[in-house]
Amino acid sequence: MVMMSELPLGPLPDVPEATSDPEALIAFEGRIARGERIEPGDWMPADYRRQLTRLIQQHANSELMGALPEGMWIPFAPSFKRKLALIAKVQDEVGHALYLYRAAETLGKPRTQMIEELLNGTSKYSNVFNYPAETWGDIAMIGWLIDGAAVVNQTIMATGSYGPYARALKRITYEEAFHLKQGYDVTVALATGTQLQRDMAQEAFNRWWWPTMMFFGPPDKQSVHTGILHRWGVKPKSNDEQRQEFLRKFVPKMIELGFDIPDKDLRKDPQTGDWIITQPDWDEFKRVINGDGPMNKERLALRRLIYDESSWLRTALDRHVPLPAAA
Ligand code: FAQ
Repeated sequence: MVMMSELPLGPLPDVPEATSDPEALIAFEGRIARGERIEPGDWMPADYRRQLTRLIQQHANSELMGALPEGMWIPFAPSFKRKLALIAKVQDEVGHALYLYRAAETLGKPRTQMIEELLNGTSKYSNVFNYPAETWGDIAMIGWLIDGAAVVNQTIMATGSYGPYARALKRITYEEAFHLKQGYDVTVALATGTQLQRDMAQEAFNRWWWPTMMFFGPPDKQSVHTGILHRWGVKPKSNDEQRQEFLRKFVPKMIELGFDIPDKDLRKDPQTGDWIITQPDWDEFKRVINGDGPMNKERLALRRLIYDESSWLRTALDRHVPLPAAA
């Protein structure tokens, strides 16, 4: 659990928005090269601020939207123990969104605006949360494959150059590592269970394999932002490097648990040890991240409903007047 006092609370920093200051840029890049952390009040290129705001905002949106597919399964969890674990996990994901929106706010963009952009569909969130969770097997796969992919990505991003994001990620990865254990435990129970359970797990695995391959973003040669994000130390490893790290960790476990991997041409390069994959359908990826996936409309409609139904709470908090201190 995160100590709220350690989060980047308080007024937004007053930061000079320098766009073309060659000397400041050289000094900034020198700091990045020395592995120093950039903090909210420090000088930073306008593009660094823009890129980080975009990336952290999308990440925060993903945590908030990511609570929905699993959240909908809470009433149907197959046992009390599973229900308790799922409730705790979903609550954690929403908490992660809070840490991340707060980290993004330190760059100057108000949280209300970020939420508005999520609700009106002008800000992206992870492709994976636009697919249906049809059975309990899908909950196993979200907890194992998606949390597994998130742990790989976030452990790498936690070594990045922007202090508030890196610190938020450090805390998030502790919790995600526990989510991964939960997802693996559910998966193992299904994969070693009855024929019906094994079939359910395999069918869900087939559904999640390709979205999971897309999770790390387009191949490096098509990635728009990796170059500048890498140069400024925000993204220490590229999309393909992150995907490879996931495959190296997870393919042996998939085989061990007896899953039939839907990529029939998946093979290991004997020289490098890299897994060579069939590329997923990147046209489908573009449709999904631009609002036209199987569940985009339902997910956003639910998020808007939740937002509207909780408006009374925001109003109450806005009107809250602290009691005077006791004499
Ligand atoms: N989904 O040039 P690149 C989680 C977009 S958290 C949607 O390669 P970049 C926890 C990209 O934004 C999951 N869009 O971009 C959990 C860009 O669009 P733009 C989220 C994607 O930024 C688990 C365009 O494509 N994690 O799962 C995706 O260098 C279980 C071009 O791409 C993060 O956000 C995608 N998968 O690299 C919760 C981690 N990939 O902005 C509940 C931080 C790419 O130009 C249950 N973010 N796009 O319109 C990152 O590491 C990076 O942003 C990448 C993309 C790797 C996602």
